[in-house]
Amino acid sequence: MSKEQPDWPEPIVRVQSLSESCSDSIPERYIKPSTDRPSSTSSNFDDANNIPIIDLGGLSGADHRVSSSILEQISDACKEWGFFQITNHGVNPDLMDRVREAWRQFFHLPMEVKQQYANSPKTYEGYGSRLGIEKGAILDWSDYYYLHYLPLSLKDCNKWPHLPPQCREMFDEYGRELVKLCGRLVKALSINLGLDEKILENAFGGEEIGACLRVNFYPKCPRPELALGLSSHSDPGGMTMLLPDDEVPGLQVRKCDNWITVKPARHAFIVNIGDQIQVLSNAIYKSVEHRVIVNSDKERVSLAFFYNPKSDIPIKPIKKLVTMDRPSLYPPMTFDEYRLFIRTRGPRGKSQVESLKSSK
Ligand SMILES: O=C(O)CCC(=O)C(=O)O
Repeated sequence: MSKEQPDWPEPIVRVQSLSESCSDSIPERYIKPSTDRPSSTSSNFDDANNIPIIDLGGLSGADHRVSSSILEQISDACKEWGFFQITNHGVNPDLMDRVREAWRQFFHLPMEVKQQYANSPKTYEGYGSRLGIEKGAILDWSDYYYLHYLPLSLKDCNKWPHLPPQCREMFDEYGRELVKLCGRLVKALSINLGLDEKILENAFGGEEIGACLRVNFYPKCPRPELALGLSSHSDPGGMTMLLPDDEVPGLQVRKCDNWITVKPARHAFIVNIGDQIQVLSNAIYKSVEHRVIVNSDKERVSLAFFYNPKSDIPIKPIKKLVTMDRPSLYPPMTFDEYRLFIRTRGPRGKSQVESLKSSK
């Protein structure tokens, strides 16, 4: 973030407060252009055409046939969808429920408590209500909380909420579990790419990978047909592990020209490939655009856990995946440089990773 632009360009308005005060209209700033609004191109809960659900139960087991079949399902899902759900992933379902509930309680604390953690665009850590710093931008219908787990030099529990009681310990345990799970999955991705199982993790920085959490809070919206909870974007980082709301759907994944509404499986995580894995895999795996719709009668909470490369190492296609037939598609770039785009301009579909290709 440049030193000249250390703060938000306009006073921050909490979407939750707007939701409480608007009964049948929303401010113009939240009305999307007609081409971006949720529309008839959305498909609702088409079970036959939805992101795959993969049972990870035997992934690390002794039965080779079972683990090979799981790896194959992951490989197909990465190529066809860039998104999949995982069950039997090893994270305690009770912890998942408790963590999501604690975050819901946080967003229902009095505003003056939450404001103690108000964030700035310098690091984005804390309680926020917009992504990007463009003055006059059309905004998304959501508030969020952003915090760091790794590297340890960035982890500062004082920047985490202190309420509800004992939440910091719980959020910490959740982070440890998710780092472990992401480690297992990037190994699977490495193997599926024909690489040694450690290659992707090492390319991410080995022991020094980054991990952070954004908790999204989507308040009720009186005009859901005009707004989005989160605009279309691909995730700038490596891989995302989303814990969705257990009751309220909202995530939509782009499939060709359609938006597919994901139907979350109970106690599953929704996994998606981010831009850095697209780059490292030389576009064998692609990050996929997604967005969030809102609704008028239910709020929604989701926890997006981002597994990212160490922020200051150049990320470029892995050597073994660059061949005469498939030359390197991307120039090296650090994740620090890369994420400035979304931090400055906000979510913009897949324009960043695409522009990287053409900038070669
Ligand atoms: O809320 C969701 O379902 C998705 C959130 C998301 O895409 C994100 O936080 O990047």
